[in-house]
Amino acid sequence: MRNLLLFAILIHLLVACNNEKDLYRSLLEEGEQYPGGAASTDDFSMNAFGHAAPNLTGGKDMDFVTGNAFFKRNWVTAPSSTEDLDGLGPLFNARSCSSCHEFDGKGAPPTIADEEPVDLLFRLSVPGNSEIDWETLPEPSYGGQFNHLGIVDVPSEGKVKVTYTEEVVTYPDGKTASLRRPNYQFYDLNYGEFSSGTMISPRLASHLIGLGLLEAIPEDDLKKLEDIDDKDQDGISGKINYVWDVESKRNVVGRFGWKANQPSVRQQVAAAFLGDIGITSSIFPSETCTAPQKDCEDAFKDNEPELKESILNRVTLYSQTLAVPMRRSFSSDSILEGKQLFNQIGCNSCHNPSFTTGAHPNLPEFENQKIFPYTDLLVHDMGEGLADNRPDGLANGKEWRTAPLWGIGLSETVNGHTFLLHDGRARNVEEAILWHGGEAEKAKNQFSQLTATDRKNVIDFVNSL
Ligand code: HEC
Ligand code: HEC
Ligand SMILES: [Ca+2]
Ligand SMILES: [Ca+2]
Ligand SMILES: [Ca+2]
Repeated sequence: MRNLLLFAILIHLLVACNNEKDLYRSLLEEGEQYPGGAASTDDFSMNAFGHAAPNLTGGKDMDFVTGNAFFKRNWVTAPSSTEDLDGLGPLFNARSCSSCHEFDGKGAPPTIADEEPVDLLFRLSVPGNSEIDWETLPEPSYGGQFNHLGIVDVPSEGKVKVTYTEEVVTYPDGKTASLRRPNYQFYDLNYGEFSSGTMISPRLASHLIGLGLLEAIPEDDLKKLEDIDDKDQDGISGKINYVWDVESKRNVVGRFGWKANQPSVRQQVAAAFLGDIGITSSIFPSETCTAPQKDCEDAFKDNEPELKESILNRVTLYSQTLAVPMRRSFSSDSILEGKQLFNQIGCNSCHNPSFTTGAHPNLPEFENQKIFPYTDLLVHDMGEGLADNRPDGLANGKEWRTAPLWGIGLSETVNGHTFLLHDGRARNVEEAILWHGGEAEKAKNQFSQLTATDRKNVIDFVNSL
């Protein structure tokens, strides 16, 4: 009798267990191990973010290689013997793209006291004088970006020191985590004090995988995800940040940058050449010198624009076609459990798991791909804690673009760190989640209420992306 009872319990347990397993299996989605569709790579080494999409056609793989070379090269002061590679500054933040996007991965904020931030840059603006409340202007003496370097005879704009205040967060189960809130101190300012009301937006260099695929997400799919007035009352109201496309001279969907403030990889790349390295291009033909920056204005001017169109095209192609690493783990029980919880607590309301790509202007091989970027490309109010209080296009001072989560589990391997969020304040996935507020407050709270094991499953799932 007792044996029979034991047997019955055993059977019951086995069935329950199997049901759970079935539940997990049903969470598997076709193709999810290839987040970039045919543009995925199976290299999980330090170079995981640095591969060309394997499906490039028509000589684009060769252009990728040249683009890569220009991405890594240091630009030099003009005039020089290497005319294609001069025009650095007069004011700038770095000499090459790869000094911030090392191995095409995320940058890091300073990690030792008194280190100057390089991969973390600062956008500046002052309130505009127009009726439109979100319109801003560049800071009159420093322009739209703080440049901590200058060429010989051109004083840099100054220095910035980053410090952190630790704040302890206690979970309902009594476990704790410590979050660090950043403080920025600008000093040795060479062009006077910032004008009153200056708004400062810290931005960490992003990882650059799969960007051409994000360009190919149909605008209509993004419109469907928008819910500006939160009509379905789930507390989430993402919106498209419409931004100015310089070449087509119209407002289009913003997709790139932490506030979705750039419409295309091409314009983002040209903006980086100008703002970060000081290289003018057909899209942004004027240097960024402001009225008080006389030495900047008087510095040697080469033929403008400085950037050859062919180089802009190749660096753009390179930035569009970096492959997305495959999932390292996607079907184990604990990862699937984490995935189930991720959806259950509403992380997927913003980190939209998948899309099927549509038309792309120059990359037909990126069309019609099922991709898993875990973003909706919309901007969301993330609360006071993350606010920079500096509007950017239609994104207000509390709104940020849902960060794509693909690849983030490989940051440690590629870049040797796990800093996250727009300013790198989070030291790992757990801290990044705990900073979520505003529209994501509810999801964050639900995460906090999970058991420690379930929280770990969610984190492990995110790191498996
Ligand atoms: C000084 C550091 C720095 C340098 C140098 C730099 N970047 Fe960036 N990059 C950033 C930051 C910071 C962001 C995020 C910008 C934002 O939010 O507006 C970014 C964003 C990008 C993005 C958009 C990524 C996304 O997911 O939205 C691309 C593409 C890019 N950079 C390419 C380049 C290229 C190409 C170069 C060289 C011409 C370059 N960057 C040079 C710091 C840098
Ligand atoms: C309301 C929309 C929203 C919800 C809900 C949401 N997120 Fe986010 N998430 C964002 C935005 C926006 C950012 C970028 C914020 C920033 O950098 O300041 C972000 C950033 C992140 C990052 C850091 C990514 C990076 O590259 O820096 C992680 C990790 C993350 N979210 C995980 C989660 C998890 C897990 C959940 C569920 C508990 C969740 N998110 C729920 C919008 C959301
Ligand atoms: Ca220049
Ligand atoms: Ca400047
Ligand atoms: Ca809603």
